[in-house]
Amino acid sequence: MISKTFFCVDAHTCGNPVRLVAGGGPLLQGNSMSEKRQHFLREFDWIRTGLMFEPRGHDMMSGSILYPPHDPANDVAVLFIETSGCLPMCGHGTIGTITIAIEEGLLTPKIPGTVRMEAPAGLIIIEYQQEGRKVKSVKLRNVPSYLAAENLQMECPDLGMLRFDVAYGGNFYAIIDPQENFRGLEHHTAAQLVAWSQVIRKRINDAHTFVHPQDATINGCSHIQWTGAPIDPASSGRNAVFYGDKAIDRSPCGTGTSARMAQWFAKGKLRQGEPFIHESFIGSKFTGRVEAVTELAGKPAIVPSIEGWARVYGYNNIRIDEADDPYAFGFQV
Ligand code: PYC
Repeated sequence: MISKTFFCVDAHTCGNPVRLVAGGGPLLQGNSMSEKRQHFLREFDWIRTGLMFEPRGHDMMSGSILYPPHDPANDVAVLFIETSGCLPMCGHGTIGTITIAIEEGLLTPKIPGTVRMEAPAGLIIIEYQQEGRKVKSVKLRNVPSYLAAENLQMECPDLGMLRFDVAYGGNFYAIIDPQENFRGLEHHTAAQLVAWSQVIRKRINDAHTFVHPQDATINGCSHIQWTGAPIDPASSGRNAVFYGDKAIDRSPCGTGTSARMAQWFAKGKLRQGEPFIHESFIGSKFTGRVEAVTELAGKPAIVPSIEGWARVYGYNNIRIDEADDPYAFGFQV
């Protein structure tokens, strides 16, 4: 019978939750975070469901667990946990995790202001700005991101046939831009976007295969990114990113923004170094940039950066006690 208490620090990144498990995380086997992610999914997934699903979490909940780095040149390694599973990479999760870890003294980087973080998807180089105890902003240099497919089509309930591109930014995103049958996310409710996303994500994955060229454990189109007109005319764009089963990201989504910048760059709509100000469904903002142009397994790719902020708001001792609670491991409705 499992009975365990986890010490968590709760924060949000531009409105989207980050629950960092600071005490109670399991020891994992593997020589990289990608291998450790597989071990966690095989043996410890109850920790994720218990901490992310209702009644201890909710549809949007996401979090992370810190590990020592595998390469001594790096500062930390991170496992991302959320309602849909363990993401290879999470941008809002990184901004929240680094803010918590620095403010709470869970991490002392070798070079103050810089963190070299191992994620399952690869090495992330982070710069953060601090004022006193507070971390004011976090900028992460993400994994190489690329446009994987263009101009695919899928039938969507209510809307009809939709065109979309698929891009990788640490996860694979179907990006649905305004078009004849979809006027933009601002014309729809979150509930409508969620209902359509559930259907079309399944249809897309039934019809197509997306696999990372260097790590086959990263596969499948996990997120749907609806785009539309920004609220602030000075912003470059706005998105609503669907993840898990019922979530619309409250932040502009770091890996989603990376994927969208890869799409824009490939189509000549964004230049290297130019700021890409991305608004979320609730209007919060990340600033992205194409830092470098590179290639991934012979395909053109970009190295994107994402900058945003997070706020720590609580400390949470969370008990998962199988003997005492029929919902110890969470539930989804
Ligand atoms: O910020 O990369 C992100 C993210 C992925 C899912 C939710 N947020």
